[in-house]
Amino acid sequence: MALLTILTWPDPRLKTVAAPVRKFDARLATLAADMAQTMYAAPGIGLAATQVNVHERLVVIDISEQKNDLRILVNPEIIWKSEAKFIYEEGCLSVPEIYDEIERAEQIKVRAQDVKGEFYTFDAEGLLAVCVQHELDHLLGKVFVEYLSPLKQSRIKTKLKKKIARGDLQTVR
Ligand code: GNR
Ligand code: NI
Repeated sequence: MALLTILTWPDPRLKTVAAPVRKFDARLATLAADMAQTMYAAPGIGLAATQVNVHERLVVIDISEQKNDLRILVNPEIIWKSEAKFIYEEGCLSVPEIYDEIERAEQIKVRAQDVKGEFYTFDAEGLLAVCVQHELDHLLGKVFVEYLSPLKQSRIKTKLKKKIARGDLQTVR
């Protein structure tokens, strides 16, 4: 197992659109396990491959308190979204210590594959639905702060630059 390095916004590599996973091999299983370890260590409730500079449609999620409910989503697709919206104060491991309210669908249906390539579907609502939508945005090259106003985005960039200058943030190049 290995800890992976997480890219920090506005790193241009976070804008990459991920390609579908084609091979359900040992390399995929190892990458998923390393992403899970990285998510738990952070700690976070989700991690998209994009954030560790791997541009494939792979996400890990665990929103449980006890960190014992790992979900691995390969080639995930949202196949239905409710009209009803849900506002939640989001954070992101690629935008450390920044939190803001984002509106998303309250309920969704998701279709994905497991590491063996088997298809499965599940329903999500509330925090799980927020997390899935947040992670699928990463796979499309979108970070939650990009829903905020340009003024908020420039303030966030300034804050992150100051943290980096102070050596408060581990940075990636
Ligand atoms: O750890 C995380 N917490 C979180 C809180 C509210 C909404 C979304 C998230 S996902 C985030 C981990 C992360 O950055 N995933 O991409
Ligand atoms: Ni994120």
